[in-house]
Amino acid sequence: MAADPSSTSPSVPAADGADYADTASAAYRAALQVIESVEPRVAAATRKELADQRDSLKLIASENYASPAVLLTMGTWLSDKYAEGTIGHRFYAGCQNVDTVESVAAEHARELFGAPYAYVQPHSGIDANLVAFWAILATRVEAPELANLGAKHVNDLSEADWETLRNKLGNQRLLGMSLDAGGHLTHGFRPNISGKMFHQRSYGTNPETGFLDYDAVAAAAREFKPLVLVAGYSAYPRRVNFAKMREIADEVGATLMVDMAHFAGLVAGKVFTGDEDPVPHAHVTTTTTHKSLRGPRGGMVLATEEYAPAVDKGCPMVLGGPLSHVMAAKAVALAEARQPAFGKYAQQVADNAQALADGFIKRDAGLVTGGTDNHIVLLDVTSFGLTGRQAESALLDAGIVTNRNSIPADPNGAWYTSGIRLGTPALTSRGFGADEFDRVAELIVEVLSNTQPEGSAGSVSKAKYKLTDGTADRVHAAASELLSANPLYPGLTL
Ligand code: DSN
Repeated sequence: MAADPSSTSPSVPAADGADYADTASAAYRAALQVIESVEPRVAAATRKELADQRDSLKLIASENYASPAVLLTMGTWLSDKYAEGTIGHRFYAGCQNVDTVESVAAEHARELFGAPYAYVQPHSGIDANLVAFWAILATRVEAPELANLGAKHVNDLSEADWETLRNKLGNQRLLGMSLDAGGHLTHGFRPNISGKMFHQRSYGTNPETGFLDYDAVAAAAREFKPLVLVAGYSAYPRRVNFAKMREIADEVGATLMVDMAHFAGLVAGKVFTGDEDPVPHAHVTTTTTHKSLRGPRGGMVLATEEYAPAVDKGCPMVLGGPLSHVMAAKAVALAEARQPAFGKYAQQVADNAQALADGFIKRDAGLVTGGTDNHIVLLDVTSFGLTGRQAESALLDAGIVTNRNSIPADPNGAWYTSGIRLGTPALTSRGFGADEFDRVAELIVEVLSNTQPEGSAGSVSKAKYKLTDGTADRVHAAASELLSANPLYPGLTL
């Protein structure tokens, strides 16, 4: 059954739908006219992006559709202000209005997540994690070592003392979830600076069930003794028990950092509560604001009182000047997420993931862990004889936007992969319900069953593929029907 769009769509609030859509339409028409007068190609690409997003089944688990209120907030002169520093303590004059928007965003974040402290300046999830890593090093390593060396500040150190401190700072251990089990690059992997600044070790999932194995995490923590235990994921289709992760961290004296970028919307919407809510259990929690939380692109760090002073030094320690227009949009998005309708949206996201998984299971498609209980479904496309890359491309031909993803012990490696990661936040924002997601599963199975790898025995391509004639057009037409019944930004005309 389709979700009630008035309770889930970010586009037009139920109370004043038509007026709101008319006002937003007028604002965008005017903005595009102004852009067009300077660089028509940008105006054209912006118009085309809306058309493309309206006409595709967006299943990228990390994407969503922000409300016009959030989007419009980003297009203002708040962008023009430099405001390095923190609220009330800036390196530039004239930051009173930036102070206001940053304070409002931080207040909403603290209230929404029940966090003692919120830092809303990070420009992205990677930046938020970098702020968190630095805050943990500063709190756990730098501050005690400065005291050992009889100094209050690094500026008080001799060159020899500084060398001692640098060796201690740069010689720390981090334990995070492995990439092929669903961890993220920023959790200590080489393509990200976290893999260069920490000695990293990974925990994986149980090879039989695909579920996180807490005993194995505890054993790895006891042996490796990390300074930082990272929990959180970008491609794991199950919930995590953060109370257990905190017990493991406490036992080995590690700081628990949770990266909730993917599921922050489910935490905000109170779908994840108790042991599944990371905020009361983690010392430091990081997130992005644009995924299931449905805000502007950006990041955020939540922290206990102990870590707050070091987190607060994020800019200029590791961040450039805050994007004031984006902090303003974070404030608007967080205000939206505090409305009861957001809770209904978040629950629908989880229910829809369940419907999508059930749709695959009844059509005999393989799923990592055999299902989902969050917003992600990880489809194992080896059951179709395909690589993730072939499946991703064939689905795109049919208007279905997904991304290929490794599965545990992936036989095709991290480039070609054997999985397709699917997420429900975006289409739920359009009003899709369980019936629509069952139909989405049917369409995906139809495409993949009609896709063959190119080549012959002994030299089968991992990239090239062939779709049975007519499949892409037939599925795209069916997808368009679903999409027109659940329009993106209904009433918004350019
Ligand atoms: N790019 C995000 C994702 O797709 O999960 C995380 O970096």
